Amino acid sequence: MLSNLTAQAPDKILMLIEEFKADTRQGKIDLGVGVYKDPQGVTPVMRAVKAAEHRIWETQTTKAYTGLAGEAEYRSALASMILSEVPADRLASVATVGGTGAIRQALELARLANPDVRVFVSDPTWPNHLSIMKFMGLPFTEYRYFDAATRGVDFEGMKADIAQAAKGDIVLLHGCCHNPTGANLTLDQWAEIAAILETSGAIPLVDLAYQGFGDGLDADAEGTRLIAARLPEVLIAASCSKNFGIYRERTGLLMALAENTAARDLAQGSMAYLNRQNYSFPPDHGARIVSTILTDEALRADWAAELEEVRNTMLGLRDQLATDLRDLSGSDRFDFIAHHRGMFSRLGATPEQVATLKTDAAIYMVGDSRLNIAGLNRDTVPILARAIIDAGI
Ligand code: PLP
Ligand code: TYF
Repeated sequence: MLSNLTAQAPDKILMLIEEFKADTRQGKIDLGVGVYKDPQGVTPVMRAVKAAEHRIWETQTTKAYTGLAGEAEYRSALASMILSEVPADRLASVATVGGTGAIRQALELARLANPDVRVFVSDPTWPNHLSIMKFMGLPFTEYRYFDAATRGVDFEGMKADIAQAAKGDIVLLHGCCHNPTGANLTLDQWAEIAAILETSGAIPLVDLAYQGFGDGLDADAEGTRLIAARLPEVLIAASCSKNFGIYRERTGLLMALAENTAARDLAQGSMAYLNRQNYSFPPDHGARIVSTILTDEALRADWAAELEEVRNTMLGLRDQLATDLRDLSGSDRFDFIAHHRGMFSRLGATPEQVATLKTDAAIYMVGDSRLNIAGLNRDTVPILARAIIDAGI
């Protein structure tokens, strides 16, 4: 039986990790996988996370199963962080296996509710969105998003394409810090997208994986909050991997805002059912870390402060890189790097130029020219800037 399997194409981002490890050159620079690294190149355990784990270790008296939906305290604390004002009578939620699990369960839920569902995704988007939909056999189409000329959002194209989504279709939106481009919607543009969805009855699925990495915890959730306040039905797939730095704990949340309480109850039951079909109980340790931090004033303040340090470090690197490239190129054509938000920017280089950076300068970025800003530090920014110019980008 097993010999009937076909070879699966590996994940290109994850492959880059191995390629980087195997490179023996001194001074190689990893701008590949989306993991935050401090200026020393370390992905730290955040202070509040350590403290919360210590507290959990001291006080936890059982590791018996939680509920199928995960712990209510975690779900309500995270829902408040994301939505600020939570319409509790309309909100269903389940803890999931990371943000990826939330996306997968959201798509499963959409298909349970509408077997003919189509999904509209940004061009480009996180490769796993496409891979999961292909695996599930869900039909999807791409909407225009990235303007290769300005490296900003092709908003007219986006609106025209999203308007094609019909009632009961899903429109997948990145809540903030778009992966892989770094180009984001303004709040006014979110309002225009909400109006289009209001007219068509298509349902947004907001993928929120980087809250706190762009303009701040509240600012990064504003688009999601606007959509949630305006539309009768909204799905939100949230990840705590990045903003709590707990990547391997697999901590996510699927939220569904329903039209009324009866529909909320149906959604809640179906979401718990989907958890049971896929893995029974969701992981608890990461969720417990998050709820411990969010419900304790001192831990929460310390976590938010450290997250701000992370965010400001990335913003500083963006500014430094844009400035260096302005000086070296004698033009403002790289200023978009300072305007982008989150971990990533798409440079707009060709695959050949990306390969040249790897071969000539030992600088690794994803083939579509996505670079992870957090892979840089004050010393490596000038090296990257020089290499970009030398590669003719
Ligand atoms: N969505 C996007 C756009 C991402 O970049 C990630 C990244 O890891 C995720 C979702 C899910 O993250 P995780 O499953 O690690 O929580
Ligand atoms: O886009 C990224 O780099 C992150 C991490 O299969 C990631 O979202 C990359 C690939 C993958 C899972 C996570």
